[in-house]
Amino acid sequence: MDSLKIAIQKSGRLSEDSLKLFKECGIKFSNGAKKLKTIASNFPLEFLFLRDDDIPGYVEDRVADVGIVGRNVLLESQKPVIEILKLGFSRCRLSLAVSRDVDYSGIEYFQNKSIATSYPFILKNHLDDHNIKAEIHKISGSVEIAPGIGLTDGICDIVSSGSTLISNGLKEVEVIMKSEAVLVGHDDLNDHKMKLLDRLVFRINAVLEGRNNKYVLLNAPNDQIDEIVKILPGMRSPTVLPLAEKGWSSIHSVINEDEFWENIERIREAGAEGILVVPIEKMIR
Ligand code: PRT
Ligand code: ZN
Repeated sequence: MDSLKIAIQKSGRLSEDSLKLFKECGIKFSNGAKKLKTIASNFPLEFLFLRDDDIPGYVEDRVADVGIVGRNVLLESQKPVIEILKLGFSRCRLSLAVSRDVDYSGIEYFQNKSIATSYPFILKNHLDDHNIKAEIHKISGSVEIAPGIGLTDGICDIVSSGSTLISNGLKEVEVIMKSEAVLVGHDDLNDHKMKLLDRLVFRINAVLEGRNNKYVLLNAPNDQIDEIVKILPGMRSPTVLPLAEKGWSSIHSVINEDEFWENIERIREAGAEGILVVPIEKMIR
């Protein structure tokens, strides 16, 4: 039977995290540096290693069934390829930036100005939405130097820490979109491939949920159990076990990363002590 073909970035910001994700999904494969493709030994999955910009097109042409790219690249490609799953890594934003000396008061600043970018399609849409007419210069690399060399008034580029902007004397003034790595593909794969994709997505979700949650164990006086259970509802409900010391219990539950510290503070106030927090490798609800 055919394997599912997945296109991933050959070398760049998405590569390492993409490979790590498949390893954590228990999928074994060898990836020599110069390889164009490789087949997993324990899952019907074939990897194609490509430049990220080419991935939406290869998926459109069915050379690959699915792929991993930044949402920015997917949208800019304008290919009829859908976003299947957010993967939570390579988070960044596509933003407008201008020289730090500019007294910026709003997007109207860009009326009749010039902007350098590698994302002319996404930028044009955004400017149209705000009725701004600007001259868009498409350049493929080192966009951040454009204002400094007098090419354009501003830039529209990917920002992560913001340090590239700062070191080029620029400041971020508008966020056009937020991006992260996404699994892309078709919604009309044949039954066999759709089943393989479902199995893959199931595994990826288990890994991502594990990353987004922590296992928590704590001790609490019995009269505080109800209060603590309200704060830590867990998967179905927390485990409560008696301690050797009378009147005390151990509570085990799962906490979401996003609300972690807030909930830890609340359970301490509710009388919890001896709190242990443990990473979760996989989580299946
Ligand atoms: O060779 P190939 O075409 O495959 O790779 P590429 O060079 O086109 O892409 P690559 O590997 O640089 O980025 C792949 C994807 O990673 C992008 O499409 C984004 O979705 C995502 N990503 C996450 C980033 C960044 N963070 C990022 N910081 N892509 C680019 N940058 C660049 C940005 O262009 C700017 O020059 O980093 C600089 C800004 O970083 P900070 O941290 O200084 O703000
Ligand atoms: Zn690229």
